[in-house]
Amino acid sequence: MVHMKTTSLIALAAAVPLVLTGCYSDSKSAKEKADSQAASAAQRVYVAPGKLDDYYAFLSGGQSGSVFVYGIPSCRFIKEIPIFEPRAALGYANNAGSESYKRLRESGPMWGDMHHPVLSQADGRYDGKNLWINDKANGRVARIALRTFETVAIRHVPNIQGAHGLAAYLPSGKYLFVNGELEHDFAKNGTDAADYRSVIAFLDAESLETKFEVMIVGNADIASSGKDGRYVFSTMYNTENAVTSEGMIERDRDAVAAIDVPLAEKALAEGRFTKINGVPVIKPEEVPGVLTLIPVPKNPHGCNVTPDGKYVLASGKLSPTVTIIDAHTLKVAAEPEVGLGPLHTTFDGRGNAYTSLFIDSQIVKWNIAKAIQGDPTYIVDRVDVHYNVGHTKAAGADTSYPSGDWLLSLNKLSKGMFLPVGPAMPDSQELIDISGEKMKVVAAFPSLPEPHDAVFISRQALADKVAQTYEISPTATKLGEEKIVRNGSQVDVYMTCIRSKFIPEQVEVHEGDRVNIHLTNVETVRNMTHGFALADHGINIAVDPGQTQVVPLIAGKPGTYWYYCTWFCSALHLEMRGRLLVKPIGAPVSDSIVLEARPRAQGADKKAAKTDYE
Ligand code: RUQ
Ligand code: CUA
Ligand code: CA
Repeated sequence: MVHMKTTSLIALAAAVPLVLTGCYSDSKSAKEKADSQAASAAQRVYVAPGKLDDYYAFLSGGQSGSVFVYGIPSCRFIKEIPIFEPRAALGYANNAGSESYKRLRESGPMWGDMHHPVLSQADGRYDGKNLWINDKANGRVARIALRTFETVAIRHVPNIQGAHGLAAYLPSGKYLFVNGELEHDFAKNGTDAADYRSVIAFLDAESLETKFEVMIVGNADIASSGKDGRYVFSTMYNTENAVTSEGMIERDRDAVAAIDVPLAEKALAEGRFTKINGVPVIKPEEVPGVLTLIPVPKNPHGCNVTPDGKYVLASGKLSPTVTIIDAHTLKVAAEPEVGLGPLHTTFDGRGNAYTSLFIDSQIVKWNIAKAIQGDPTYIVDRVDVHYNVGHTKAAGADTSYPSGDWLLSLNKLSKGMFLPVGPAMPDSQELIDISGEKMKVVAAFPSLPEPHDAVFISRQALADKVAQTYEISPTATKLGEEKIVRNGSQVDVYMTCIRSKFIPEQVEVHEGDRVNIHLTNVETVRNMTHGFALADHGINIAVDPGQTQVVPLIAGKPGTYWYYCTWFCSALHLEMRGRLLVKPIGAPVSDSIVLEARPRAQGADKKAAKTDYE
């Protein structure tokens, strides 16, 4: 007994400090745990200087008119690809004679509202060739060649207002299809709302020429393609064909539209269409089966086909559900509840879906098969994001082989996330590790407004595809072949540039001459860009290695105007400059290309020409 008592006393005595240290070590371990979590998150996204990211993420620039390229997982901003807006920093569309300016100007306004970047695919994988994007406001689509990361085509789509959802028709990829979100009377140019229609337009994926359109009553919102060449899908939130927001939420159910593409092509071949504004438009009442409307709850938004091509998922937006539709039978398979404000859904390739919840400010991970089987444990995980997520996209989620490692949450509001910069804050993206059962938010990064959507492509997929330099055009001016060609008041200057010289360094013209500077950058190494800015003539362009740019200008008042290189290219960058010498009309002008290092005054002796600096 005594023995036992002693033991319990000892135990009690030992327990007291234990309880105290217990408290202390609990708080210490909580802090340690947080620190180690932060450290492991930081490690996940750390890419050492000189090392490359695993993915390129292309973020739609929204109102900014550009696509932003970020490295993932580091979240480093790497490049801006200007598309619908001039960008002087990159010499894009800021000079009236440039190809980029003409292409943009001819297609519509010099700004855009971009939403959905789409990557080209072959055999169910990204092939690293093209990136497309829509301009919702001006009914346009653009193509960027990933070889050069440059906009190579912009086309206006006839009969469309609010060119919104955009996707490639799979598996062939021969079309790109774009959804008309805003209904209007394009057949009669009228204003009677009863005649309002929208179209889903099918464009040639390379030229972006509109091949045909399918007319719909109501609108077409987000787009996604089946994987077997039969149907393409679109969510419709205004099946009411209403013109007020109250009217657009009248019905309890709207629809997912399924278009049978081979049937549409058949109708086209048989002439069953009406030409409207030069485009064959197929009316579903004349081609039964070309359009099927699948009822889904009120005002759906996201439309996403699963990687295996079996289902198309419509995210409920006003309904807390995602509707799972069989992509072949077009029957609804299940309608699981996922949370408030489901907008878009993406995939990890392991049978899980990730849906953005705008109202809950969460990403919810759920299992598709379990939801279809009615297994109540289909919700796997939820994670908070900051705040009000719109799109979410996992790496490779649009292909047949998602990578299942990273997911981006593209959030609308970033209050409190970054240094305050006035009433308007940057937009915010969060990077989430989805490689495990539980999601982990590991990084947040700001951007200009407003990335709606993003796509990732792996570094390997582009590794041997990105050009080192532009291919020199056969008509480009070669080093030593520079010349000035005059034809009355038209002057064409064939100029080269290379570190650290423009040749010629002097061009003589007359006041009012129409001058074209054809400038070729004859550098043969990557990254050796030169600029060409001309004082008082509104000219500033960039010429990348191997590229030729044409700069048209009207020579101003008589005088000396320097042109100079705007890209810091060498130790002699500041010396890389030349003169446009504008002479009065009728004065003699020289076509000489090679100049003396220092022209001396006629008849002056060496002594007289000396300066204080010699
Ligand atoms: S839309 S979230 Cu084009 Cu979803 Cu923006
Ligand atoms: Cu060329 Cu600076
Ligand atoms: Ca509706």
